[in-house]
Parts: sequence; structure tokens; C-alpha cells
Amino acid sequence: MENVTYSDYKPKTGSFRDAVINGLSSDQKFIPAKYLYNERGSRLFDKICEQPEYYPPSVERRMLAQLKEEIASLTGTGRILLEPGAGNAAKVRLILDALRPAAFVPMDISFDYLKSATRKLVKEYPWLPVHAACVDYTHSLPIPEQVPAGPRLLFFPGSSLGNFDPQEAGDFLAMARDTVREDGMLLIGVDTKKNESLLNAAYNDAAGVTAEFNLNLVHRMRNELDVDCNLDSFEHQAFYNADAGRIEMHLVSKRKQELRINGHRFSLDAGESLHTENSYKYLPEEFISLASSSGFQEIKHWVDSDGLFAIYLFESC
Ligand code: AVI
Repeated sequence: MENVTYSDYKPKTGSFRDAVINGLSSDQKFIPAKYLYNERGSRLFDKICEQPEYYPPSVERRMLAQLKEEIASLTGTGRILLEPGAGNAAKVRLILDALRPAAFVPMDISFDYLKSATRKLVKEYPWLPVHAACVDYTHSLPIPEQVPAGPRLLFFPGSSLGNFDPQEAGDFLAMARDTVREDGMLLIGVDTKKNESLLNAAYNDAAGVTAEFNLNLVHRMRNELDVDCNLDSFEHQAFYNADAGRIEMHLVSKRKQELRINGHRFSLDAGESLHTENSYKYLPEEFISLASSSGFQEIKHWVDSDGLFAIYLFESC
């Protein structure tokens, strides 16, 4: 059997133009968060992960490095390891040696990025069969036919689940449960509810990288949709909404202005916002209950000593 395969499930990406026209037509104007991640946005997100205020990546990495043997003792070795949104596959490297999977299935929406990440990975781990799949995991989790039989483990780090609203998060977990089947497991990293000032600081870093990431949407509207607006006519806003249990990210119009896109005109008042992202935070009991309504029961969870981040291991039930 081949040690590396590539499958393209051709995810359909809707057009940025249609999404912006639709979002600006709504009462609370919005742009779906996935449009933050073009190539420039993905680079800015990588830079966010290096900011001292944005604690999730460093805390999760530290936890995985410390917990890998314990996790492996609970999952066993030789599983088929699946990772939706694997990107550059940096986090999985922390657990590969301990988990010794029978195969790894990295999934990502960008085929070019996935191919180059896979080429590097197979050089570093010559013993590991890799079956890379280009998919949009928000819609489906197709498994390439070359993937051998065996119990599956889905790895979903980075609190990416927090960018779904709770209903979508439940739907994603149910899809994950169908994908890993009866003898499957889920290893997932999820950000916790905590002191609001830490949360607010994490999305308002002093170097302004998160602001630049958010303003990338204005950049895209100017460059790709020919919208005549200045970058400095919007400002970044991110705050914790305690009632909803989420960080909200907005672009706030600094003045009254009109945005024209393909014959559509949208007027914005000074102070009016475009809602650009939600990032939900969960108490462990809330998250365990959400996962259990999607068919997973807890094996164990770990919270770091400062209560900043949680890692959960579930099995299918
Ligand atoms: C990708 N995702 C988990 C990040 C988060 O924390 O919700 C995206 C992000 N947005 C601003 N900073 C980071």
C-alpha cells in the first residue's frame, strides 16, 4: 500500500462578494469569519499565535507535550488519526511518537498548503502512512478509500470548535462521532471561560496583530471587490460577551460612510459595526454536556494549572 496519498474532495468555497453583499444586507451587518483566512489572513493568524497575550497555542502545546504518554495510555497505539484543519500539522507532531498511529489523515481546505505540509511530514516520519484529504470540514469529513481499517481517533486542537456557534458545534461533533464510528475517540482542545480581562487582552494584543487580522477584511473588500473605503475608516473591536459566553470581533465604522459593491449601496453610521467573528469559551461541564448530546462520553479531561485551556478525551457512546 502507498505510504502517501492525496485526495481532493473539491470543497466549494462560496464567493467573498456574495457573502459580503448578503452580510451587509442584514440588520446587524456581518462578514462570515471564514473570509478572514485568505493567504494574508492565515499569515496574520500565525503571527497572532506568537503574541504573548494570545495564550491558547502555547498553553495547549505545553499541555500536549506533558500529557502525550498519558493520552497514549488511554487511546492505545495503532489508531487511524484524523485531523480536520491540520494546516501545517505542527500540533500533531507533539503526539505522533507517543500515539504511533497506524495512519494519519490530515484534512485541510487549501490543497497546496496541505500538499507542502504533508511532504515535510512524511520526510520527518518515514514510518507513518499519510492520506491527505482536501476537504471543508465545516461541511463533511470524507475519509479517503486508501485509509486502512482500524479504530479511529479524531484530533481537533486549537479551540477551532469555538468559532462555531453552539448549534453548529453540536452538529460538527455529531459528524465527528459518525466519522470515528463505534470504537472511535475524540481528542479536542477547547478554550475555557475565565477572567474577562485575560480574554479581552488575548483578542486585543498590544502589537495590534489581531487588529490587522480583522482589518484584513477591509483590505480584501478594497482589493478584491473594488470597494472604495479607507482602511482607517474602520477600527478593530473585540470584547467578551459574558451572556453569550463568547469573544465577539467587530469592525466599527469610524464615520458615516457608504460602501458600494456591484451596484449595491450599504450605508453605515458612525459607530455601526460589522460582526466578523465569534469565539465561544466553555466551562468543562458545559463542554462535556455538549459532547455527550452529540454521542461522546468523557474518558478524561485536563485543565492547565492556571485554568486557561482544556484538553478532552472522549469515546463514542
Ligand atoms: C482559530 N480560532 C480558534 C481563533 C480563536 O481564538 O477563536 C481565531 C482568532 N481570532 C482572533 N484571534 C484568534
